[in-house]
Amino acid sequence: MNVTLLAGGVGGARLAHGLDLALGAATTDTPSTTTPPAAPPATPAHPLTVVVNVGDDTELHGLAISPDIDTVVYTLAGLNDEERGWGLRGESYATLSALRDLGEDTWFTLGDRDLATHIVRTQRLHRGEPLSAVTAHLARSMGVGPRIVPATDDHLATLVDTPSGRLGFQEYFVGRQHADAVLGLHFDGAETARPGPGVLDALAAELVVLAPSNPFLSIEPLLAVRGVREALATARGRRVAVSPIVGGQAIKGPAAQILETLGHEVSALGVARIYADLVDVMVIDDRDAGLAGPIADLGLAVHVTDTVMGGPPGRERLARELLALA
Ligand code: GDP
Ligand code: FO1
Ligand code: CA
Repeated sequence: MNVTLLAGGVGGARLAHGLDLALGAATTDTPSTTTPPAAPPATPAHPLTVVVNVGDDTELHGLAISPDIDTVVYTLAGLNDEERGWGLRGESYATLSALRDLGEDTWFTLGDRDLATHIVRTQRLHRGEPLSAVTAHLARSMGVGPRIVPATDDHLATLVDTPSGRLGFQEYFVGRQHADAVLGLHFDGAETARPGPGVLDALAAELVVLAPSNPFLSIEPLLAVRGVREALATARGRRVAVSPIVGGQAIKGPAAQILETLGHEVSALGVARIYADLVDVMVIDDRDAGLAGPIADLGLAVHVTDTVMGGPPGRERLARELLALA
């Protein structure tokens, strides 16, 4: 069964990891001892495709940085810093401190090994390689099995309207610690950004999962790419969304605050209303079981379970439950 995950960074990466574990175990068929070994199959495409948000992408120190893509790739490669959720484990910061000594702004923490990723991505983009090809190279280089596809190879940048004016994404999220009230979002380039290679095909999978990602900062900029929302709304497969809001709060980040300032109910029901015409099933946490009725009234099937993943076992468990919903 082919599975597609729509993901942002940390929340998306955790579920991508769980799906990779759940599907990986399923595809290692034990070869039968009686029949002669068949010719090795052409490397079959991995059953999991992760479509990743690119609205956070930015350029710093002259380097092209794709935070959500890197968070997903590093997590699937087992190289990520689990405490912070982004960047690489066991990093050093010699280059960053040298940059600081040269008077550069270093508010965005870039480790030495992380910089290698950005250098390779920047040089390949400069050579005219599309982001999708660069991402496939980086993922392959780090031994990642699932297909990692950017939402688009074209320009798409999330801009955040706040009381202090329109901010670039990383200025809002990292520079100002997402402390500003979000009054609106603008996805610059959305009118012309085309779905990346493989994105529309991926939306035709038997199971399409909206990760427990930030609905506004990760899923919306994905859906804003021309044709993506329509493709999801008319997809033939089973479409499942996992609420990033548990017990009225986000596990991390500004999702709850943004629901509030944009006038939504700050709950799994508020999220379900946003996704109601795009998915068939809403997966909510045990703590929100009381919302199952109102969510069902939206015409959605509801699956109530422990949606707080934690480490690999929790991620694989949730993933296996989602596979069983297909
Ligand atoms: P970002 O791009 O790094 O902000 O990551 P995402 O947008 O992919 O995910 C951020 C969202 O993931 C936050 O709103 C969190 O509440 C949610 N999240 C993170 N871990 C979990 C988890 O284990 N379970 C659930 N249900 N949500 C989670
Ligand atoms: N997030 C931070 O809060 N502070 C940082 O200094 C930071 C550096 C960073 C470097 C590489 C990378 O791939 C991600 C990084 N992030 C950092 C995370 C990232 O900016 C955000 O988690 C996402 O863009 C939010 O959706
Ligand atoms: Ca992100």
